Amino acid sequence: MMMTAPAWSRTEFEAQLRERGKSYHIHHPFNRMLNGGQATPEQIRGWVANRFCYQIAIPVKDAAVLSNCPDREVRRGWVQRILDHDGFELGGVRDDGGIEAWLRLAVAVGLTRNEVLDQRHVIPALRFAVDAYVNFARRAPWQEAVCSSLTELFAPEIHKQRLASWPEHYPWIEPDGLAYFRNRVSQARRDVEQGLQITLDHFTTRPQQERALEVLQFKLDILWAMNDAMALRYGVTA
Ligand code: AHQ
Repeated sequence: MMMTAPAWSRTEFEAQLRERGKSYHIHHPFNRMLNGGQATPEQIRGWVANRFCYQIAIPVKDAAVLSNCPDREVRRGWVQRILDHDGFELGGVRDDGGIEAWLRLAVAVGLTRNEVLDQRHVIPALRFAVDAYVNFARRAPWQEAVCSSLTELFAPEIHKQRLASWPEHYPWIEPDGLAYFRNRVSQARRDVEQGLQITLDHFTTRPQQERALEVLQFKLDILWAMNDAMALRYGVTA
């Protein structure tokens, strides 16, 4: 009989998840070029126009998670993610949302709203990576879709990196355009609080914990593949 290894403790399981940060796209040559100040305006515009395809997929992905999740308590927390991106008007409070902020980033880097909205610049391979994420969330058990969002464990760092380096390296970009990154630092932290607890609570046997790492690696590979596509299309100076 095949003996399975003992389950990791919650602390060790979380450490295993965080250890996967070594393959986060903050380390991709295209991102290093972007945040290191070596990107041309064309490479920055290409990145903003292509990442829009990912940004508008996020609320669709999150709605897929909600539609698969029977737990009202979880949904109450998760629904905030859709509001963060699509914006809302509730009881007199209005927020234009992250997708609108991304369009403002687009204008700040010299793109028109229309050429971003019509996705004329989106690279096929990048679209396929984004579609793989949405389709995964539709098909996988909702807890696996929650786990796949844990690339955000590493997101505050990449947003802070942009906020620190872009104004210095790219003074031609209107600073207001960076509002999206400012908002995401706290939103990502809040997302991770919920996503990590659900993941640590749900994946409790060692095979389940190994599966969680596989799911996280799948999503890390999606982000990496998106950068590969942009590096091929726009060039990358490492
Ligand atoms: O702007 C990002 C965002 O809204 C999300 C949602 C989350 C998810 O549900 O998978 N992941 C994510 C990410 C965003 N920005 C990326 C970046 O590099 O700007 C990072 C990305 C992530 O880490 O998954």
